[in-house]
Amino acid sequence: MEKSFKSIGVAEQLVRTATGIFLRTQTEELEISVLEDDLVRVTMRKSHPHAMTLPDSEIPSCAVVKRDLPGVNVKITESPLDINIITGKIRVHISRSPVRIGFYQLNGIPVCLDTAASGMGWMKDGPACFKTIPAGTRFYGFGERTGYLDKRGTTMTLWNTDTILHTPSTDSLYVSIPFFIGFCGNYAYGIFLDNPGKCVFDMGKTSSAEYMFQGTGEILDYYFFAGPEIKDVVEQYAKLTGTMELPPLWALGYHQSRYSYSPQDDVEDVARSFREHDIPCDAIYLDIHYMDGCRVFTFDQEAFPDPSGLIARLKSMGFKVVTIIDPGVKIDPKYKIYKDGLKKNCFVKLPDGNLFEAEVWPGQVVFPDFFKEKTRTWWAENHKILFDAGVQGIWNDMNEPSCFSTESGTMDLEALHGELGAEVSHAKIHNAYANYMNEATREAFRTLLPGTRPFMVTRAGYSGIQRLACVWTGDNASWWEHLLMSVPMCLNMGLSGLPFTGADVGGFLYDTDPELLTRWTQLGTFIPFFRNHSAVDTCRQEPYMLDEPYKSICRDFIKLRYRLIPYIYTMMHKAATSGTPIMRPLVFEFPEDPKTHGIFDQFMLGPDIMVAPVYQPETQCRTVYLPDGEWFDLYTGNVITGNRYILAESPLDRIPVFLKEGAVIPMGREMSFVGELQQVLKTIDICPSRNARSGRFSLYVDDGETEQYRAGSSP
Ligand code: MIG
Repeated sequence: MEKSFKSIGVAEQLVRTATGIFLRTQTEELEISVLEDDLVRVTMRKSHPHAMTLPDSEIPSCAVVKRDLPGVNVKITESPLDINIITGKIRVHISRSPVRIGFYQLNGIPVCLDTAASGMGWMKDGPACFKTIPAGTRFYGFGERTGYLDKRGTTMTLWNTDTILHTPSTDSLYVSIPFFIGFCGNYAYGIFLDNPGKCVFDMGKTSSAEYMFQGTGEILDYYFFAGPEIKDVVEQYAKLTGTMELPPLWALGYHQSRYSYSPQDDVEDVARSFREHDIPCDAIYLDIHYMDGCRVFTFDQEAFPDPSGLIARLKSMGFKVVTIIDPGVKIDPKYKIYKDGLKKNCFVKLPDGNLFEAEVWPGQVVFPDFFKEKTRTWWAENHKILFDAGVQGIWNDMNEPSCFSTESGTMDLEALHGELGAEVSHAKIHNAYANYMNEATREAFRTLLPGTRPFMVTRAGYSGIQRLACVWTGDNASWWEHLLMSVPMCLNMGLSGLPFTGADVGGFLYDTDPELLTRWTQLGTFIPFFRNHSAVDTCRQEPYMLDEPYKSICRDFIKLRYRLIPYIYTMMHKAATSGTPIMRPLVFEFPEDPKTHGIFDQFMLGPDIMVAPVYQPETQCRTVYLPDGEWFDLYTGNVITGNRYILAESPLDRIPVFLKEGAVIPMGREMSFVGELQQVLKTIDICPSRNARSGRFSLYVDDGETEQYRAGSSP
């Protein structure tokens, strides 16, 4: 494969550790530790003559939350040729010469094996590992990526990037999740390469019989998840890297954004129009024009002379305001935030001691070094001006971080991050910049608005970002192709530990059109994060701007969304407790049916609702695959027997939606915003099962806004 690759050497020394083994070759050290019966960590690095256990990686992982493990009982056997580590669920086999790792089921079935020729070792740019691909394997996950569901046969670079206009062959986007699920039809396993620098995956492109993953730096640090179901892998990953926290319930409503609503009368106008046209809406977003010359933590005095008054009036109509925040701080000797940050030494420096500067929206800026605790605290305190004005959500943009003036589009790779004396280069932790920025925002909510649930949206992130914020998929375009692409993108994000996601409904760049906006609103109804957003200079795309019949159709679907909130919120609670995605590919629910394995243009919302969006203009019907069982048409109640493709009617006023037999769907009330009316379950849709499969649904309810749910109290 890759000529410059150098394999790990031969095992020379072996030590048993509390959780596994430590092995030394002439040039490397390798540690294999069993964290759970189904979770194994593999760490390789260049030798340090005296260390007997490997220290944690140079930079503490911002992805992994599971550090104190109770310890698992493992059985270890050794022979001159090999070592076996046996857990309650799997066997890890390590051959000594050459050193190769294989993960097996206890019945002997191989699950994930190093290639005989290469295994682990070193590429020019960093540590790497080669593993075999059994025939028929598919690869899901990898977070926010273009393309379809299965990533087999592709190469991917994971490097957070502010892509100007993505297309199906665009490589890096804003979020990097170096995690995937391998699924061969019978069982699934997962691999997470914990490396916030650049990661490269070649999933059988160079050679169809093997895949390769490579990180940056001097340490290979990966986790193996034993499955055996896709569901299990996702939950095992969530156990390691954490789950989302419940957002305020209003986060599940419909959100309206625009780059930008300004001046403030425009914002009020939008809010009033929603109410006048009887279209529900919970949140309005303020994009960069609310600020004074894009200076973070300011309001433009002319366009927004009275933010508190504005936000109070919006609040009385049931709207919450979310403001954008960019990390770059304008270099302006008269600007308080800049002066403060300088004085407190909060900005990123270059190795020569100068500040790293670049151009972004405000002009020349410097960047907070969120890897320092004091920077995060300082950044958090600065939110006071927004929270005092009544802002309830923070939208972190440009945090790849994006720079307009550098060749790389981001920070200097040599720029330094972290506490004094322990700095690391930007190259090694680039993808984690957004995580630490969001940590700072989280701290802002915790300290300035204690007791309330944070609402945060982020554009960039690395594994673990799900604990902090909802992710939207960045700058899509008002293209049918992007409506479709948003489905596998969000599905793979869901499989990668990010359940709370969504794409800009209607499309961000370019002009939308009434039909596209209508079809996208229909899809958004069933997507966890339901926000319409559009770029400056494009046509306005608030649903009330539409002519009939488009406007009424959008209204009906947004109302349907509100009726589904009790169901979706229950799914969100499940995601918050076990990491289960809210929006799921068919293969997640029906792995035993091979026909589902590649389907990316329909999905399940929770276990019971099958959604088949329309993604082409002038479509009167579309094919839908219904797995085995009986399916209930959402609109007519007609029962259709599955295990076949059907041609489903999809006139403009509906997209195919089917409820699974045995489903019990709680339907809430229509309302203009969450909390307008007390929630009662108006109807419960029950889909009887002729096969006597029993139906059951446990509804999760809490107060929807405070942190009391953590104590387990419900109203
Ligand atoms: O370079 O703040 O993805 O949602 O409207 C553009 C303006 C900067 C990019 C975000 C988009 C937002 C826009 N921002």
